[in-house]
Amino acid sequence: MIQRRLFHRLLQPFSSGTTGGSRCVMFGLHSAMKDRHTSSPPSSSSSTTQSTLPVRATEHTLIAVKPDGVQRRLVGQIIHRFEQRGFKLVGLKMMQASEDLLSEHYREIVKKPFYPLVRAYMTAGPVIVMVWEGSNVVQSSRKMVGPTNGAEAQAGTIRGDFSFHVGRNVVHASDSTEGAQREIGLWFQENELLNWESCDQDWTIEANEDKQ
Ligand code: IDP
Ligand code: MG
Repeated sequence: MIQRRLFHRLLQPFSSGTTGGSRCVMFGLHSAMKDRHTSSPPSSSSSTTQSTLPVRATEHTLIAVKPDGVQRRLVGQIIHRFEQRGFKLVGLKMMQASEDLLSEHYREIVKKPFYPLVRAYMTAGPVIVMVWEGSNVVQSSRKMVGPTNGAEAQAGTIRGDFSFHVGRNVVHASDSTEGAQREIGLWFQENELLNWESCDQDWTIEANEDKQ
Protein backbone atom coordinates (compact mmCIF):
# COMPACT_ATOMS: atom_id res chain seq x y z
CA MET A 1 0.00 0.00 0.00
CA ILE A 2 1.46 3.29 -1.01
CA GLN A 3 1.84 5.85 1.71
CA ARG A 4 0.14 8.87 0.21
CA ARG A 5 0.07 11.19 3.15
CA LEU A 6 1.47 14.54 2.25
CA PHE A 7 3.05 16.40 5.06
CA HIS A 8 1.94 19.86 4.05
CA ARG A 9 2.68 21.25 7.43
CA LEU A 10 6.14 19.75 7.55
CA LEU A 11 7.51 22.07 4.93
CA GLN A 12 5.75 25.16 6.12
CA PRO A 13 7.88 27.63 8.05
CA PHE A 14 8.22 26.32 11.54
CA SER A 15 5.97 27.47 14.27
CA SER A 16 7.81 28.91 17.21
CA GLY A 17 7.69 28.33 20.87
CA THR A 18 9.91 28.44 23.87
CA THR A 19 11.24 25.73 26.05
CA GLY A 20 12.87 26.81 29.26
CA GLY A 21 13.63 30.26 27.83
CA SER A 22 15.54 29.04 24.79
CA ARG A 23 14.46 29.28 21.19
CA CYS A 24 12.56 26.20 20.13
CA VAL A 25 11.61 25.17 16.61
CA MET A 26 9.35 22.27 15.80
CA PHE A 27 7.56 20.46 13.06
CA GLY A 28 3.98 21.58 12.94
CA LEU A 29 2.93 17.97 12.76
CA HIS A 30 5.04 17.12 15.76
CA SER A 31 4.18 20.06 17.91
CA ALA A 32 2.30 17.85 20.35
CA MET A 33 5.51 15.93 20.89
CA LYS A 34 7.71 18.90 21.66
CA ASP A 35 7.93 18.28 25.37
CA ARG A 36 9.02 14.72 24.79
CA HIS A 37 11.45 15.28 21.96
CA THR A 38 13.01 18.71 22.14
CA SER A 39 15.87 19.38 24.42
CA SER A 40 17.63 22.62 25.16
CA PRO A 41 21.40 22.74 25.36
CA PRO A 42 22.50 24.08 28.75
CA SER A 43 24.39 27.02 27.27
CA SER A 44 21.44 28.01 25.15
CA SER A 45 18.90 28.08 27.94
CA SER A 46 21.14 30.18 30.15
CA SER A 47 21.90 32.79 27.49
CA THR A 48 20.06 36.10 27.59
CA THR A 49 20.90 36.87 23.93
CA GLN A 50 19.84 33.59 22.35
CA SER A 51 16.29 33.79 23.59
CA THR A 52 15.75 36.85 21.38
CA LEU A 53 17.09 35.28 18.18
CA PRO A 54 14.55 34.92 15.38
CA VAL A 55 13.04 31.57 14.54
CA ARG A 56 14.37 30.65 11.11
CA ALA A 57 12.38 29.27 8.27
CA THR A 58 13.95 26.16 6.85
CA GLU A 59 13.24 23.34 4.44
CA HIS A 60 13.50 19.60 4.05
CA THR A 61 14.58 17.20 1.35
CA LEU A 62 14.47 13.48 0.69
CA ILE A 63 17.84 11.84 0.15
CA ALA A 64 18.09 8.12 -0.63
CA VAL A 65 21.09 5.85 -0.93
CA LYS A 66 20.11 3.57 -3.80
CA PRO A 67 20.70 -0.21 -3.80
CA ASP A 68 24.14 0.11 -5.42
CA GLY A 69 25.21 2.55 -2.71
CA VAL A 70 24.08 0.13 -0.01
CA GLN A 71 25.76 -2.86 -1.67
CA ARG A 72 28.99 -0.91 -2.13
CA ARG A 73 29.04 0.12 1.57
CA LEU A 74 28.76 3.83 0.74
CA VAL A 75 26.00 4.63 3.23
CA GLY A 76 28.32 6.04 5.88
CA GLN A 77 30.26 8.23 3.46
CA ILE A 78 27.07 9.66 1.98
CA ILE A 79 25.54 10.44 5.36
CA HIS A 80 28.83 11.97 6.40
CA ARG A 81 28.69 14.50 3.57
CA PHE A 82 25.34 15.86 4.68
CA GLU A 83 26.37 15.92 8.32
CA GLN A 84 29.63 17.63 7.42
CA ARG A 85 27.76 20.31 5.49
CA GLY A 86 25.80 21.06 8.64
CA PHE A 87 22.37 19.76 7.66
CA LYS A 88 20.22 18.05 10.25
CA LEU A 89 18.98 14.48 9.92
CA VAL A 90 15.33 14.21 10.98
CA GLY A 91 14.37 10.82 9.52
CA LEU A 92 16.18 7.68 8.38
CA LYS A 93 15.29 4.09 7.59
CA MET A 94 16.27 1.11 5.48
CA MET A 95 13.60 -0.44 3.33
CA GLN A 96 12.91 -2.57 0.31
CA ALA A 97 11.05 -0.35 -2.15
CA SER A 98 7.92 -1.77 -3.76
CA GLU A 99 7.18 -1.29 -7.44
CA ASP A 100 4.08 0.73 -6.54
CA LEU A 101 6.01 3.11 -4.33
CA LEU A 102 8.67 3.52 -6.99
CA SER A 103 6.20 4.28 -9.74
CA GLU A 104 4.75 7.04 -7.53
CA HIS A 105 8.18 8.32 -6.62
CA TYR A 106 9.31 8.33 -10.24
CA ARG A 107 5.98 9.36 -11.75
CA GLU A 108 7.76 11.85 -14.04
CA ILE A 109 9.80 9.13 -15.74
CA VAL A 110 7.48 6.16 -15.42
CA LYS A 111 6.56 6.31 -19.11
CA LYS A 112 10.15 6.60 -20.32
CA PRO A 113 11.56 3.62 -22.22
CA PHE A 114 14.31 3.17 -19.64
CA TYR A 115 11.91 3.03 -16.67
CA PRO A 116 11.87 -0.81 -16.49
CA LEU A 117 15.62 -0.64 -15.95
CA VAL A 118 15.16 1.94 -13.19
CA ARG A 119 12.51 -0.24 -11.54
CA ALA A 120 14.76 -3.30 -11.65
CA TYR A 121 17.68 -1.29 -10.28
CA MET A 122 15.76 0.34 -7.47
CA THR A 123 14.09 -2.88 -6.31
CA ALA A 124 17.23 -5.01 -6.51
CA GLY A 125 18.09 -4.45 -2.85
CA PRO A 126 17.42 -2.25 0.14
CA VAL A 127 17.61 1.52 0.05
CA ILE A 128 18.34 3.98 2.82
CA VAL A 129 15.89 6.87 2.82
CA MET A 130 16.50 10.02 4.80
CA VAL A 131 14.98 13.42 5.44
CA TRP A 132 17.47 16.22 5.90
CA GLU A 133 16.66 19.68 7.16
CA GLY A 134 18.37 23.01 6.62
CA SER A 135 18.31 26.34 4.92
CA ASN A 136 18.22 25.82 1.15
CA VAL A 137 18.81 22.10 1.66
CA VAL A 138 17.01 21.07 -1.56
CA GLN A 139 19.18 23.08 -3.91
CA SER A 140 22.35 22.50 -1.93
CA SER A 141 21.77 18.74 -1.90
CA ARG A 142 21.30 18.64 -5.65
CA LYS A 143 24.65 20.35 -6.04
CA MET A 144 26.28 17.96 -3.58
CA VAL A 145 24.81 14.97 -5.44
CA GLY A 146 25.71 16.20 -8.93
CA PRO A 147 24.10 15.59 -12.32
CA THR A 148 22.11 12.43 -13.06
CA ASN A 149 24.85 10.86 -15.15
CA GLY A 150 27.91 10.21 -13.04
CA ALA A 151 30.04 10.39 -16.17
CA GLU A 152 29.18 14.10 -16.33
CA ALA A 153 29.43 14.77 -12.60
CA GLN A 154 32.32 16.74 -11.22
CA ALA A 155 34.73 15.23 -8.76
CA GLY A 156 33.67 16.33 -5.32
CA THR A 157 30.02 15.57 -5.94
CA ILE A 158 28.66 12.26 -4.65
CA ARG A 159 27.88 10.96 -8.11
CA GLY A 160 31.16 12.35 -9.45
CA ASP A 161 33.11 10.53 -6.77
CA PHE A 162 31.22 7.25 -6.66
CA SER A 163 29.64 6.62 -10.06
CA PHE A 164 30.17 6.84 -13.79
CA HIS A 165 26.93 5.43 -15.25
CA VAL A 166 23.45 6.98 -15.34
CA GLY A 167 21.89 3.65 -14.42
CA ARG A 168 23.99 3.22 -11.24
CA ASN A 169 24.14 6.68 -9.78
CA VAL A 170 24.15 5.76 -6.10
CA VAL A 171 21.91 8.42 -4.63
CA HIS A 172 18.61 10.26 -5.00
CA ALA A 173 17.92 13.86 -4.03
CA SER A 174 14.63 15.74 -4.39
CA ASP A 175 14.77 18.36 -7.13
CA SER A 176 12.41 21.00 -5.68
CA THR A 177 10.75 21.91 -2.41
CA GLU A 178 7.39 20.75 -3.81
CA GLY A 179 8.94 17.50 -4.99
CA ALA A 180 10.57 17.01 -1.60
CA GLN A 181 7.27 17.48 0.17
CA ARG A 182 5.60 14.91 -2.06
CA GLU A 183 8.45 12.40 -1.76
CA ILE A 184 8.72 12.71 2.02
CA GLY A 185 5.01 11.97 2.22
CA LEU A 186 5.46 8.88 0.08
CA TRP A 187 8.38 7.36 1.94
CA PHE A 188 7.78 8.39 5.55
CA GLN A 189 4.98 8.15 8.04
CA GLU A 190 4.40 11.11 10.28
CA ASN A 191 5.73 9.39 13.37
CA GLU A 192 8.99 8.47 11.65
CA LEU A 193 10.15 12.09 11.49
CA LEU A 194 11.62 13.52 14.63
CA ASN A 195 12.08 17.10 15.67
CA TRP A 196 15.13 17.79 17.72
CA GLU A 197 17.11 20.89 18.53
CA SER A 198 20.70 20.70 17.35
CA CYS A 199 23.34 22.29 19.52
CA ASP A 200 25.25 23.77 16.56
CA GLN A 201 22.31 25.69 15.10
CA ASP A 202 23.69 29.12 15.95
CA TRP A 203 27.04 28.14 14.44
CA THR A 204 25.81 26.92 11.07
CA ILE A 205 23.44 29.75 10.11
CA GLU A 206 23.63 33.48 10.72
CA ALA A 207 21.08 34.92 13.13
CA ASN A 208 19.75 37.38 10.54
CA GLU A 209 18.75 34.53 8.21
CA ASP A 210 15.06 34.70 9.03
CA LYS A 211 13.44 36.08 5.91
CA GLN A 212 13.52 33.17 3.47
P1 IDP B 1 17.80 12.63 -10.97
O1 IDP B 1 17.91 11.38 -10.12
O2 IDP B 1 19.14 13.28 -11.17
O3 IDP B 1 16.75 13.59 -10.47
P2 IDP B 1 15.92 11.89 -13.07
O4 IDP B 1 15.92 12.44 -14.46
O5 IDP B 1 14.84 12.33 -12.15
O6 IDP B 1 17.35 12.16 -12.45
O7 IDP B 1 15.87 10.31 -13.21
C1 IDP B 1 15.62 9.49 -12.09
C2 IDP B 1 16.56 8.31 -12.11
O8 IDP B 1 16.28 7.50 -13.24
C3 IDP B 1 18.02 8.67 -12.21
O9 IDP B 1 18.61 9.03 -10.99
C4 IDP B 1 18.60 7.37 -12.75
O10 IDP B 1 18.75 6.41 -11.72
C5 IDP B 1 17.50 6.92 -13.69
N1 IDP B 1 17.73 7.35 -15.08
C6 IDP B 1 17.54 8.57 -15.61
N2 IDP B 1 17.85 8.60 -16.91
C7 IDP B 1 18.23 7.35 -17.21
C8 IDP B 1 18.67 6.71 -18.43
O11 IDP B 1 18.78 7.33 -19.50
N3 IDP B 1 19.02 5.39 -18.35
C9 IDP B 1 18.91 4.67 -17.21
N4 IDP B 1 18.48 5.23 -16.06
C10 IDP B 1 18.16 6.53 -16.05
MG1 MG C 1 14.69 13.47 -10.40
